[in-house]
Amino acid sequence: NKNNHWWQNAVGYQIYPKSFKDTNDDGIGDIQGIIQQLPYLKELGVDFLWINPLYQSPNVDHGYDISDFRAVQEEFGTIEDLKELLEKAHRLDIKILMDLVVNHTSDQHPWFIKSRKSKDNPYRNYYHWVDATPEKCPNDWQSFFGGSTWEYDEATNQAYFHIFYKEQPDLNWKNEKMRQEIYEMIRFWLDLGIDGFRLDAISHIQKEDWNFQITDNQWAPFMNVNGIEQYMSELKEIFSAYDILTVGEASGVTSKKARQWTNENGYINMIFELEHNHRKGVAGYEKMDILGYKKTMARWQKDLAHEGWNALYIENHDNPRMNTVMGNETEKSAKAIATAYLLLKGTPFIYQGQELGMTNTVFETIGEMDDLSDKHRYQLLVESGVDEKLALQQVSNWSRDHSRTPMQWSDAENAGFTNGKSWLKTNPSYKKINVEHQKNDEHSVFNYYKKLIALRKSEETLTFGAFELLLAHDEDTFIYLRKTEEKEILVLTNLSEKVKKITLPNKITNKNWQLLLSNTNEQLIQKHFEMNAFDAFVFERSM
Ligand code: TEU
Ligand code: CA
Repeated sequence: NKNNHWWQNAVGYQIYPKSFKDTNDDGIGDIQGIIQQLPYLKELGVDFLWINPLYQSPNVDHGYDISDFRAVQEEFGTIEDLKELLEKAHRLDIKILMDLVVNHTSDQHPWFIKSRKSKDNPYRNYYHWVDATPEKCPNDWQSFFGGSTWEYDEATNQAYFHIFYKEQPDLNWKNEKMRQEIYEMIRFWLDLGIDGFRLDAISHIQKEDWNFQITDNQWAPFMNVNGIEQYMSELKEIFSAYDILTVGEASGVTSKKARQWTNENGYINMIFELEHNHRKGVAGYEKMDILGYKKTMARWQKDLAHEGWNALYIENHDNPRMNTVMGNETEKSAKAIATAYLLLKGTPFIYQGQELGMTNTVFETIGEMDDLSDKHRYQLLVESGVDEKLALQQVSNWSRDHSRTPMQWSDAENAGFTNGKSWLKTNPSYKKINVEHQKNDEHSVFNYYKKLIALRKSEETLTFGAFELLLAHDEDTFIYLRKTEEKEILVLTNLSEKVKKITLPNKITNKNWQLLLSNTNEQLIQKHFEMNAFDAFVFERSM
């Protein structure tokens, strides 16, 4: 798949706009804040940004509940700000991807407001409505955020369907008229000059019949269900008229199926898999299971080796900070984690603050947390008799709130994120972990990321080279080769606190390697050697 698309050797950066940079002191990040920090992003070396939803929203799910697809959320700015961002980013050669949320809308979207009024209004079939009673739902499917997928509505004695919060009714993709309106909206944004989309929850737009029987997988009725092919083809048709990048959040699309989704004739260019977060440990203290993680990654690398393309990420706005759940909150572990995933084959994404090694925060009370599904889970735990402190520990351990605390720009109050009161508590770690310090420290995580990104972009082997996993069964290390006929690059990471005795195969040790990058002192490759806690090395050799 060496087709030389610009995105094959590009590096992306994800911005959660609410928490990135506030320029008008209301405690909420804004588009002007992104504009202000473009030079920072340029210095880091990224080629494109994916910005989480900027659209008008009641913010039950922070922009993922959209009430007007064509309007910018007031707190973030105006459409003029967005145009300014596009223009200024493009001048710096940085492309802009927006989020595209079309599995559902907000319940405050005019379509839904009309839809719920009566059974025979023209918007009724924009959503899924089924006969129900207050006691009896059409089936017992559960939503991702907890509770039934059905919400009973008195006005018409029916229930509507939602796989996320009840304030996020699912759109009915079987309705052609609805689809056409969505397609027009997509063209509106593409015509404005954006460079692509991250397609939210796209594998869920088709649902099984309501009487479908769930067997092993409770999400099966809305995971990449038959019939989705038509909708994806229609989307592809629209996308292909533009020179853009499309990345699908497509859980349930297996690594094998991802080939057809992302090959040269695929619906989209790449996929975020949602399979790699294997956790281990007791509830409330779970850590990443490295062996599970690397097996999943190796499988995706293998299955997309000749066809299709991977989107690589380790953090995003739905996950905790990896330097806490995978690393030991040191600069060294942040660098090891970066080395491990960023040199795989695919297009890497960096989530804001990850390039500083930001860590999970401590939520002292449930009131300090924001995420509604976490709060709901907390409630249930406490009601079932779990001690409040333990319940808080359990819900906060892997909460997505950790990734949403303000970006840490400096050691000034509120981490330099705002002069007002930030919408979500600032992580106290900002005194130590912040952009200002790290820019001036040549050994910082930030400067390591800079080198890693530059290396990734300068070595063709890292873009197109084949992937080969070494020491496949080791529980703590992630060691692999990237190789072309001319060159091999060896990536060695110890993702644990243990000292590891490594034995590499002879074919690896029989030739001299040159060190390209490391987060520790130089070391030569021998047949047997030791790796210290969170050591990371990148070597190369010509063939
Ligand atoms: O997340 C959706 C998401 O994670 C599911 O699609 C996933 O398939 C499921 O949890 C099974 O693993 C996206 C956004 O990233 C998230 O922030 C939103 O809350 C959500 O969609 C709803 O729009
Ligand atoms: Ca603001």
